Amino acid sequence: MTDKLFQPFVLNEKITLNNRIAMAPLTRCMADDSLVPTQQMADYYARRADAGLIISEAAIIRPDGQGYPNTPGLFTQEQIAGWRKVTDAVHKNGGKIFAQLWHTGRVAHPHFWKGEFALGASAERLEGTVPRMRELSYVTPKPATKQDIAQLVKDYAQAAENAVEAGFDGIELHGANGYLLDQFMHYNVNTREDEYGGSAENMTRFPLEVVDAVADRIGMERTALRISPGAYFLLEGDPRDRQVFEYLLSELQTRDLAYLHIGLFDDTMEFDYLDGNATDFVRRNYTKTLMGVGGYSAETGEAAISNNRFDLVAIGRPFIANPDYIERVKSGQPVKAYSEEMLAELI
Ligand code: FNR
Ligand code: 8K6
Repeated sequence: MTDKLFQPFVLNEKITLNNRIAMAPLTRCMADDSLVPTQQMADYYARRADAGLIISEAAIIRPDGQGYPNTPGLFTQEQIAGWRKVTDAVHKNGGKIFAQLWHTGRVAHPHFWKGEFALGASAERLEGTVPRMRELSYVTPKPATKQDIAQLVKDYAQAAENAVEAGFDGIELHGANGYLLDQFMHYNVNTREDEYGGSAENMTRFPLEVVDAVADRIGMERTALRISPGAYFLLEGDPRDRQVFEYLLSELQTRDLAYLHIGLFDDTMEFDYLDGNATDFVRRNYTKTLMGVGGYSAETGEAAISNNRFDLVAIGRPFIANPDYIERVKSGQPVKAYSEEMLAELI
């Protein structure tokens, strides 16, 4: 395997990665019933510490952000202590780890926190049921009031501070894949008529408020963001979304995020309203550090980096199947194929 991938990569003055391969954030639903990361999770992440950067599975910022069983949290002291075991184990093995901060918005289910409603951008219900829990149909969300939004911004900043207290090197805001922040940025599910809806500037207001509040708390150099300009999961695209993301990217261009990450399962997907794939759309509108993802191998990731499509590559499913992924690709050994049954266990 080639040199470029395995050279250190400087994110900024504070953070240098050992190589350009990141482990993508991968929800595993293995936290305990208080949403505390376990020793098994610490061992699982520690085995992968030779990735240039580990991005943790998404961690919810507060109880009403939960949309799936046993996803870890970052809002109690017990959860912070659980994550401390994870970050210590990764650091001991020479790695770096960011926490992905998550609120699922309308994809949350009140069943999980014994609440009455889920919050969303607008009262647009998601069809269907919670995975693995067919009895739980999604509910029509309560549109977040301005007061709710102000509280959410504070809660994201607090979760970021908790992440630093837990020993994370930084955080990645989950602004992708149809969850809360993304719900504000797509016309399909944001039908608001106040200053958080109806125009590119308004629809990006809440996500940018969150970026800035988190950066104020822990530093822009420790703050990253994941976005999905092309809608492909849990909501639908609208041609007008393009302007929203052009505006978002112009705003992000004026900030110095640690990196920007694209939320995708398959980077060959084309979106009419982006004139092609999401990665090239972002690259045309944003010149700072970009992480690509979606169906890559080390070889194809390296080629994309050489072609300047992005700077870092995130690898997801192959990391579930291969704890020793980095060693395998470095030494040219075959990589085990991923299959869904592997989700049952943390190897
Ligand atoms: C994911 N993905 C994901 N994305 C994210 O932003 N937060 C998350 O918690 C998860 N969880 C998750 C769980 C599982 C089981 C899968 C398969 C995927 C998406 C993931 O980060 C990545 O974008 C995709 O898996 C595509 O990359 P690969 O797998 O083709 O390398
Ligand atoms: C209990 C399951 C928890 C899963 C949570 C988070 C997201 C995981 C995604 C799993 C794979 C779904 C693939 C959907 C891709 C759509 C592409 C069109």
